[in-house]
Amino acid sequence: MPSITSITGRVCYNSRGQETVEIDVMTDQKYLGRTCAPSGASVGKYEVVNFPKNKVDHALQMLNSNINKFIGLEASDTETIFDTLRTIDDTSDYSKVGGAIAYALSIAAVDSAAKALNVPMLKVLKKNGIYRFPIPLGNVLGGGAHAGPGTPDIQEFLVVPIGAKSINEALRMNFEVHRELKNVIEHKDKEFTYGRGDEGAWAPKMNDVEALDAVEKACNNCGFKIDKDIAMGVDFATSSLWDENSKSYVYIRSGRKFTSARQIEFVSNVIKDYKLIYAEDPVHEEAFEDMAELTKRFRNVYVTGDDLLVTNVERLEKAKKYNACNAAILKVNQAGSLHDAMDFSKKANENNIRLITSHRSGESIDTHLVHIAIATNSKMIKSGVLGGERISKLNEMLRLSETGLMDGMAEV
Ligand code: 2PG
Ligand code: MG
Repeated sequence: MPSITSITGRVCYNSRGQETVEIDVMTDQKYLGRTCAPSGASVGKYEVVNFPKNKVDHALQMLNSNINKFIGLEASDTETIFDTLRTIDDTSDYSKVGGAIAYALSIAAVDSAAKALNVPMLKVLKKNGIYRFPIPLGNVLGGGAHAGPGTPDIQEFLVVPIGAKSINEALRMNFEVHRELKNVIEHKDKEFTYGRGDEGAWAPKMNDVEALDAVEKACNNCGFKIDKDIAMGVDFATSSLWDENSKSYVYIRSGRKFTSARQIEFVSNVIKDYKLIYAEDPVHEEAFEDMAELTKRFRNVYVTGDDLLVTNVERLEKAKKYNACNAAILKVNQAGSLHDAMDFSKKANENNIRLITSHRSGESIDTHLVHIAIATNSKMIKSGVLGGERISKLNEMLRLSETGLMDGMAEV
C-alpha cells in the first residue's frame, strides 16, 4: 500500500492571478501527487475558510509545522488523512489550517496513491462499479460576480448537451454554441469586444432576458433542438443579489428589485419560457422554503443548491427536511478535505439528490475534478467551456474515454 514519504507546500497562483497554495505529496519516495487549491468569487456564507486569517503564508506555516503527522499515512485513505487534519484543526470551518490546505493535501495524497497503484485516480475513489461521464455544463455567457459592469446580473447562462451520445460529442456541442453565440452577440452589439468573464463565458453588455434570448438563438442557429439535443440552464447565484436589509433581490445592473415572491415568479417564468433543465441557486442561501416551492413546481428540473448547501452534510440534511432541492453542487473546497466531500456525495446519493461536481471561478489546470465527478456518480460537471484551466478538465474526459473503463454518459 502506498505510504506518504514527503509533503511540500508552496505559494501558487490561480486563473485570476490570485495567490493560493499548491501541495506536493510524495508516496514511496517516487510517486508525485500535486494539487493546487481553487477559489470562488461568489462564495457561500457557510463555506469553510479558505486561508486562516485570510493569509496564504499563514496556511503554509500551519502545514509546515504539522507535516510529520502525515508521514507514513496510507495515501489513498482519505478518512485517515481527514482524521489527522482534524487533530490539527477541530473547528467546523477549518479556520485554523484553512480549507485550501485541507483540499490540496487530501487530493494530492490520492493523486500520488493513484500513480503508485498505476490506476486513474477515479479508481482509487471508487474501486469498482459502473463509471459514467457526467454531462458537461457549458457556461457560455455570464455576468454577476464573474464579469464587469454592463453584463447581466445573473451569473451563468449554461447549455446542457442532453442528446450527446459521447463525451466528445457533448464537448463539441458546447464549443459550437459558444462559438455561434459570439456571432449572435456581435450582431446585436456592433461594439462587442469579445470580452469574457472569469470562466471563459462571453461577457456582453446585455440584460438577463437579452442574454437568455441570445443563448437560445445560438442553440437554434447551430441546428440543435432545445429540450432534445440541448437544454438551457442557469446559475442564478442569487446570494450575490440578496439584500438582507431590504429583504429583496437587488438587480443593480438592470435596476430591478424583487421581493421573494416576485423572485419565485421570475424564476418560474424563466424556467418555463426557456425550458430550463437546470436552475442553480434560484433563491438565496437561507431561503429553504422558497427553494422547496420551486422544487415542488418543477419536478423535472434540476433545482440545485450551491450556496444553499455548500457541500455540507448538515445543510443537506436541512434541505432534505424542507424538500428544498433535488440536486446539489459538489465543490470539495466548500467542504474542506476530499473526505468531507465524499461523505457529502454519499449522503446526497442515498437521498436521491443528484450531484453536479463543480470547478471554481478561480481555477488551476488540475484535472482531479473529473475523477471526483465520475467517482461520485455525478450526473453533470461544471467546468466551463474556454480557457486553459477549463479545457484541461474537458480534455481529461477525452483521455479517460480511451481507457475502456467508461460506460457512456450519465442519464439525466
Ligand atoms: C458557482 C461557481 C462556479 P464561484 O457559483 O457555481 O461556477 O462560481 O467559484 O465564483 O463560486
Ligand atoms: Mg453556483
